Amino acid sequence: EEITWTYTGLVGQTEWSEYFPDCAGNAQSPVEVVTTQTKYDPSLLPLTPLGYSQHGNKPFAMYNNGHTAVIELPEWMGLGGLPWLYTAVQMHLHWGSGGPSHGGGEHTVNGMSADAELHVVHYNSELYPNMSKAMTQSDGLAVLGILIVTGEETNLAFNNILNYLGRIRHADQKVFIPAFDVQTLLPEDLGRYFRYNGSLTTPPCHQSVTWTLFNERIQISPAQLLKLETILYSSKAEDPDRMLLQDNYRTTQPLNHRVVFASFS
Ligand code: 1SD
Ligand code: ZN
Repeated sequence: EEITWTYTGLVGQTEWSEYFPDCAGNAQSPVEVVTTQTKYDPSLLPLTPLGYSQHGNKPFAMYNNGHTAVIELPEWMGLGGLPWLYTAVQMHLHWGSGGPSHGGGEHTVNGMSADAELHVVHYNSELYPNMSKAMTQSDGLAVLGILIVTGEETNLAFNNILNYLGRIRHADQKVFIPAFDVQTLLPEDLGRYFRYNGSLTTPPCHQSVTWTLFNERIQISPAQLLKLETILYSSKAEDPDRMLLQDNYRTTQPLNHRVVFASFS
């Protein structure tokens, strides 16, 4: 049986490394991006989501793993524009508890926190047979990070997820949701992004992730943020002292020797 880690409390983020040694590594995620300290790399071409819009008619499985809501993605979805082909595995979210402008995103830019953050996780399917083999290799994973902020308008693409969270309120619950065009969740500008080498932001914190953080943020409405922040529980239904699943973001980690590259100047 695995150690049950949390964001705060007994096995909170400052204790993760006692049980998951990689969490004390020197190339951890998330990081703060200081734009004046990024290095322009003209070889960073626009990312190409492959098959993101071809969802077919097969529903997506979505489940509450006690840490976030995970949406499994079909294996024909992938990522081009990197040295290898990466196959999509799942996407999930990180969020806060205080409403707009109170944090919830993982990566920060010039000291500013987003309200939430979407991660689309892919593994290097040219070199490794599956996600679990890839996640321990330095070139194993590619994760897209999309910062989410609050704006006036309702984000209709986001409702493809939000509308079904009520069916997985408790840990281990699972629901099938209608397939949808995942590209509609991404920002329009896929050409401007930050790139660095980092880690999973959750235990076991393996340093296996080529991170892409888009410069453009996506927007959701205050009502959508409120729903995201107050609908899921980190515990099972039968748990007498159920805890809302909130503030499931890791604080930024030291950059140490690393450079954050920018695809734009
Ligand atoms: O938090 C996720 C975790 O749920 C899992 O999906 C892992 C990949 O196996 O990735 C991390 S994260 O770094 O994408 N936040
Ligand atoms: Zn994540």
